[in-house]
Amino acid sequence: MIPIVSLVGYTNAGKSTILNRIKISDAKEVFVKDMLFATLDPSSRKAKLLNGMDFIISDTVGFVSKLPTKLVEAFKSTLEEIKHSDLILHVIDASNEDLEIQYKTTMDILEELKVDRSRILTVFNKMDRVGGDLLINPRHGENRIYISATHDESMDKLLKAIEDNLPERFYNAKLLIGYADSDTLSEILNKHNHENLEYREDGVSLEVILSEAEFRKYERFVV
Ligand SMILES: Nc1nc2c(ncn2[C@@H]2O[C@H](COP(=O)(O)OP(=O)(O)O)[C@@H](O)[C@H]2O)c(=O)[nH]1
Ligand SMILES: [Mg+2]
Repeated sequence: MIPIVSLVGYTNAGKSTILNRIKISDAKEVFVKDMLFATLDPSSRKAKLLNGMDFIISDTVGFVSKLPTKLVEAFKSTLEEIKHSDLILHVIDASNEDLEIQYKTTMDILEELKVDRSRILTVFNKMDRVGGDLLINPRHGENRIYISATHDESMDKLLKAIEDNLPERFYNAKLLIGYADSDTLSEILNKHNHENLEYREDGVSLEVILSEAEFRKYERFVV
């Protein structure tokens, strides 16, 4: 499954700017079949990480400053989809004077939605408008980066951070390795527990659990 990254945060934080500046993957590709949830809308697109992996980046409705508590409640339901995200980019306008309250409000909502903090990457945006580093105390387990979405070099920094913060995925793969590729076979047998190993006419078939990187490495053997 292709990882899903969601943007959340107040209106004007820079979410759309980020979405629009991330290079999209081959536009011809159909990606609806990859989606976990049906609420796919034009604010989602498929993009590539620096390591070549595809992911889906999805914008959400922005919070409005000084949203009354009652509205915050109603708003939460629109955020349900982020529960399906592998990573949440919590975008903050670092130059906003209400920065701390906005940070806290969003984090509280994510907490109420039971989003694991390890799945949140706080993105302090508009750093070009701020002098020096920001001193908001991080909450335990939360990662953060500082960028200016309007600057090109920030996009690579953001992509790298997404790559580093996406949870490791594992695949239960069934492989068929031809007898000519016996080196690959012994490499896999040495490193992995396997199941259902079978010597067939066309090669050895077996089932192993592979990381994303290994899956890509052995992709041509996957059946
Ligand atoms: N100076 C500066 N402006 C930015 C940056 N990122 C976004 N903006 C501007 O902030 C405004 C709001 O951005 P937008 O992406 O629409 O925010 P959204 O409401 O979260 O989608 C726009 O005018 C952007 O051009 C940044 O890094 N630096
Ligand atoms: Mg927007």
